Amino acid sequence: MAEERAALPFANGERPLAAYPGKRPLIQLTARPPQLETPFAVFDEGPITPNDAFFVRYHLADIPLSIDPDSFRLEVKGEVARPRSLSLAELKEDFEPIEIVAVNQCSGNSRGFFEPRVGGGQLGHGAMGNARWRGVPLKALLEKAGVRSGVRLIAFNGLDKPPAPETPDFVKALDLAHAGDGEVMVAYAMNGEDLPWLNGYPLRLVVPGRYGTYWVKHLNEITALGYEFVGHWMANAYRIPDNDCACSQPGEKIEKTTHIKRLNIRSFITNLADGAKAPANAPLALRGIAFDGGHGVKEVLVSMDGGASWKEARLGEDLGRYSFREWRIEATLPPGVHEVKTRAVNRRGEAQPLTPNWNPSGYMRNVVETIRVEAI
Ligand SMILES: Nc1nc2c(c(=O)[nH]1)N[C@H]1C(S)=C(S)[C@@H](COP(=O)(O)O)O[C@H]1N2
Ligand SMILES: [Mo]
Repeated sequence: MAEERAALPFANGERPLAAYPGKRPLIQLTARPPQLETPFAVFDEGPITPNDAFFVRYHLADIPLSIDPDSFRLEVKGEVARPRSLSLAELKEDFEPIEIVAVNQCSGNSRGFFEPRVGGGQLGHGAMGNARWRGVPLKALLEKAGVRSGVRLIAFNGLDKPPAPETPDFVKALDLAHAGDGEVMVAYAMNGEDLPWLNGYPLRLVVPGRYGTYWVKHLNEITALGYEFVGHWMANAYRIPDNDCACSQPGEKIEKTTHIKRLNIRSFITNLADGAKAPANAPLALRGIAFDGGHGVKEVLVSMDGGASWKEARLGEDLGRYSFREWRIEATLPPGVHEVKTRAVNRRGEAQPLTPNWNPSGYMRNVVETIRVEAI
């Protein structure tokens, strides 16, 4: 049987579709470790991304292949008065759970569209997803353990390991104030089920509003640190130019960088793809999604004429300020090819840029996207 394939709309965008345990066929970027992107049409199914279609990103080839839920322990250690070693049953029974709907998006989502092109995984728009996460607020775990004064950072490590000793382990850190804000969560469920294996079973960190790099999977160590943490994945990787647009010019030397943080604002049309055909002079329904890093989507503007004029779409149900927000609008197009654009604005007045920002790592793409629709 011929292998099923997908084509992302940029040069060398041909990928196999691969079905992993617990997943429907997804667009495979690499096999070892598995890196899978969600086919874009899934985002038209609704504002929640189904577990079996949720994208998968790993850095290290040695990912856990079996975990015993009875003997698994989450360690809370380092500069704490009462170090803990918690079973899954204790986490679920001894702590009041919280639920938050939040978007997990890889920093490099849409990297394949960067011009000039940049190194790194050549992703289409499918390295994002929106889910209802359930778990224990990290704040409660830190309070139980008693974080000592002088602690500035909380570090997070999971069960995946570097395949060779030269490769640094994947460890991420958050400022203590952020870690204990009551929203950062140690999640054990996603959309009402256990976390899928490839999305971090049995526990993962959920950092609402932040890029996926902080959402450590297979989380088994939480460490309070009394010193500045300089591991590879904080000090060298996932850094952006330290300016308002997180952008630079190709070839420019970047003087100062900072950690990548909050998701910037984005929007997409989900029911029509670039090159779609539609009946002319007849009502055409357009719909899609918008999201940002937690200020909340205020409006989505849609242009049917390449950006010359804009109309406000109707927003769908508000599932919370970290969630995808659905929108819809109707239009009637005369015969011909039309450039359709969507531009979201958040409650702070931040809008998607009309021309793309560039940076050498291919992070944080959020330009107003354009599709061409032919009315016939
Ligand atoms: N343990 C572990 N957690 C990890 C990573 C990893 O390599 N190892 N990658 C991070 C990155 S960069 C992203 S974008 C998200 C992706 O989450 P997902 O695979 O559930 O979609 O996981 C994060 N958590
Ligand atoms: Mo990522």
